[in-house]
Amino acid sequence: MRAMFTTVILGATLFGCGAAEMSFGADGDEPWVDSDGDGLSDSEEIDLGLDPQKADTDGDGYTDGVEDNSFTDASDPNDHPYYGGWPIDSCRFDIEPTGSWGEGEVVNNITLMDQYGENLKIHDFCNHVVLFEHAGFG
Ligand SMILES: [Ca+2]
Ligand SMILES: [Ca+2]
Ligand SMILES: [Ca+2]
Repeated sequence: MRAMFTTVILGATLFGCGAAEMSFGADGDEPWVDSDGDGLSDSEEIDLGLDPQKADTDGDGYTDGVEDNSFTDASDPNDHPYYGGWPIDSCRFDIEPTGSWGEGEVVNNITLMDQYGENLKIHDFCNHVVLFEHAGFG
């Protein structure tokens, strides 16, 4: 009976040490707070120059969290995910066009209209295969 009592005391002591470490934060991180519920923490929004009290800082209809995941600028209402759902890649800003259409060349950031009537910028689709289809009427 005496051995069992000792075991219970040790267990309680170990649990107490663990709880104290968690409440003080082992690495000094601040608690994660998302005041506007857009998926980005208040501190992330401040770092990005966004309003942590406004889910859609630029008012383009897409929340700051959606824009961050879509590699669009959450502070620019003219830059937002495409209505057609076309994927935009983060490498869109790293492209250096060569100005030519030849094989192995990188074209300028041309704009084309999709079937939804939205203008798409070709550099937004870096790392993706793009199939052009066009028709002419004479
Ligand atoms: Ca937020
Ligand atoms: Ca937005
Ligand atoms: Ca935007």
